[in-house]
Amino acid sequence: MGLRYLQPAPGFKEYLPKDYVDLIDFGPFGKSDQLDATKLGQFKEIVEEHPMCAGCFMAYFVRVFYASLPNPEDTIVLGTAGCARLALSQAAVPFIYGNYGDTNAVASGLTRALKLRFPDKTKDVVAIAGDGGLMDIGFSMTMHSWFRREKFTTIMVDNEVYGNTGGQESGMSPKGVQLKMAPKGKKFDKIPATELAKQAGCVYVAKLSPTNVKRMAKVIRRAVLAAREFGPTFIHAYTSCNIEYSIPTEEVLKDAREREKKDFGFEEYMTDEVRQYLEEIEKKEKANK
Ligand SMILES: Cc1ncc(C[n+]2csc(CCOP(=O)(O)OP(=O)(O)O)c2C)c(N)n1
Ligand code: SF4
Repeated sequence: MGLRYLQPAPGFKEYLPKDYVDLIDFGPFGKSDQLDATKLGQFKEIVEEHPMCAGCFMAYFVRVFYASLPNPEDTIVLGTAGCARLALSQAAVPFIYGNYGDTNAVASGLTRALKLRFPDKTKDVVAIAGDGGLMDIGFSMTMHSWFRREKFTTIMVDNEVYGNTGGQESGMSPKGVQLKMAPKGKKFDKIPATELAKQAGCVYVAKLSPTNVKRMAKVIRRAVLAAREFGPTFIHAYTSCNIEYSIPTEEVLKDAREREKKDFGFEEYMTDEVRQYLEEIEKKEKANK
């Protein structure tokens, strides 16, 4: 995409659907420095309608994700089978559906192709998929994109289950948990995804539970900015599944806080050069506000 591509030709605006015009006038394209995730509800969002379950925290995470992008007008999102793509594919940012397990291979090719096609422009690529898509069936694609130091961001929306297919255990389900299609209880620990990411060469790695919108926004932005310049970045986000874990909608936030105390305490790792780079950018942004 690009800002010029989004802008209606002169005289054409009055014939466009209101939703599109509102997105241009009141959305975050070209204004992501002013309209961020902490202002959700006060601007036209990139994703507004989706068929995910009511109260699903993964759907909330997807909203925050789009509202936190540093360059939404020049971003392409990669997804795959799984719950998140139900919302990702409804957004006003280009979305590519990789075969289940292939997201990070497709994202690698796309990132390289964009660099060749648009050498003077900033284009961001973000792969978002579930725990099954990235740490089980897509494990080798995920790991090899990191070993190859591909410059894009990977976000794992970890609901600790295969939600979209009715409740099978994943490598990220906690030990002992019983699920609809794993009634005997899981025998193994969660895969240490953030540790693997660090060992495999990710230059920025964060783990979080979605309890603090300001922090989520900062982490997403940092991961995208660092991937542009230095190499692969990874966010491991807890995004609960109300349905498979029987969490009543009104207790979703309470659950996120409880999981934060156990397996999802906030972690942030970055290389020294990434830290220096981000500190400089953030200092300039602060001075401009
Ligand atoms: C190659 C392939 N294998 C299996 C499937 C079936 N499938 C669709 S979604 C899914 C599980 C999704 O679980 P996860 O990736 O954890 O995402 P969630 O739905 O929990 O968000 C599976 C196995 C598929 N679509 N393609
Ligand atoms: S099945 Fe679970 S993760 Fe999927 S949309 Fe519903 S609540 Fe969300």
